Amino acid sequence: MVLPDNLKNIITEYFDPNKIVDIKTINQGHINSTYLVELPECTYILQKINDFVFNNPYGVMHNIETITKYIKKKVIYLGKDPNRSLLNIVLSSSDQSIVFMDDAYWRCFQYIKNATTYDIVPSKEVFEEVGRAVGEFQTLLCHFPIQILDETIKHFHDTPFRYAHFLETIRRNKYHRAEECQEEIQFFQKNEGIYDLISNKLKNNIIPYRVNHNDTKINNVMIDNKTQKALCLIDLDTVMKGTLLYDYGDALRLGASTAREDEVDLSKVAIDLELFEYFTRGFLKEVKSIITPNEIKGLYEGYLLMTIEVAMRFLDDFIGGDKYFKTEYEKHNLDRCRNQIKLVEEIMYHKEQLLQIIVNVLKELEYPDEYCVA
Ligand code: GN1
Ligand code: MG
Repeated sequence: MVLPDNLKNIITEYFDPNKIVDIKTINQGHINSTYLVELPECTYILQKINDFVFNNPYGVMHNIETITKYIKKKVIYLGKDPNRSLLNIVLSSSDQSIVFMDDAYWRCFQYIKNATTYDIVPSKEVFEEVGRAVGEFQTLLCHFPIQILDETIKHFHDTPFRYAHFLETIRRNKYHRAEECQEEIQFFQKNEGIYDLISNKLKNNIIPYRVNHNDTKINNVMIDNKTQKALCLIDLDTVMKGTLLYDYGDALRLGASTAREDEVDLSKVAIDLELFEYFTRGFLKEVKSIITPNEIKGLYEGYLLMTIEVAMRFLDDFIGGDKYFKTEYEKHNLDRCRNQIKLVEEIMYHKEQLLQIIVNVLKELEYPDEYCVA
């Protein structure tokens, strides 16, 4: 086949160009550029790392290499297929996990066949599986030496830091966009009292730092087409230290929502309480041996803060000129923000119900009594 111009050079770093059968662009994910490269026997994922977002691509790959090596040993020990139970890095012909070519950073992974990543939850059973996979990621890595991971995006889920950045973007208002989103800005100002709920607990050692995925949205979980079981988490760029409250909350954010992240008809944006329950069950089943009572008390806060934080990040990016998230039209980030604000309102409105569901699941899973207070 004729190779697209932008891939001509990088392809030869990995494969014999004459053997390539097909190349497709994958349009999932707001950050990197992803291509599916088909060879007669195997298929690969070739990715250009967004180095505006990840200004230390070597650190990103260092984290991915070390944690996948660690997970691989564990899944083999557990008798699972390492080709399907984790993301496997493909080294370049000169044995590198990252290649700098034509002014860009590239890396390659094995493609997991007969598996799907969903943008919208297809069934409650699958979402329970997603919860299980997010929890499993935590348990697999619970003894990993956290200090050897690079902090590849500083303050990634540090919500007070994100808020300070947001206020600065509004103050600059470089593109004169703040005028049209006064209502949204006020929403974030009105809620400023909650942003340090989790960061304070981390600071005061009330909850522990753990190895975190940090971007557990539903389309970052691979589901086996045949069994409908979750295989593994992908998109490991943001693996860094954090709290499991982030991974729990971020997965629920989109997964338990009744609408896509950029749905503009806000009457469609709500929480599916049943999906919330199924995910919580899958997650809590898996982390039962590691989660602490204080972490359980923070689960709701994880859901709330991950949602309000990303809402704020979308607006920050809109006002700051759409430099971070990929957008498809001019006000895409503003629409995403409005959608996520609606979700935050729903999360606040349903607080007691959500807490009750968590308690019910804890009891059903026979957690000790002192754990059953969310
Ligand atoms: C980005 O890369 P992707 O699309 O899985 C973002 C997440 C946001 C998410 C919002 C590195 O995730 O933090 O929650 O968009 N990733 C990064 O959909 O910023
Ligand atoms: Mg992704």
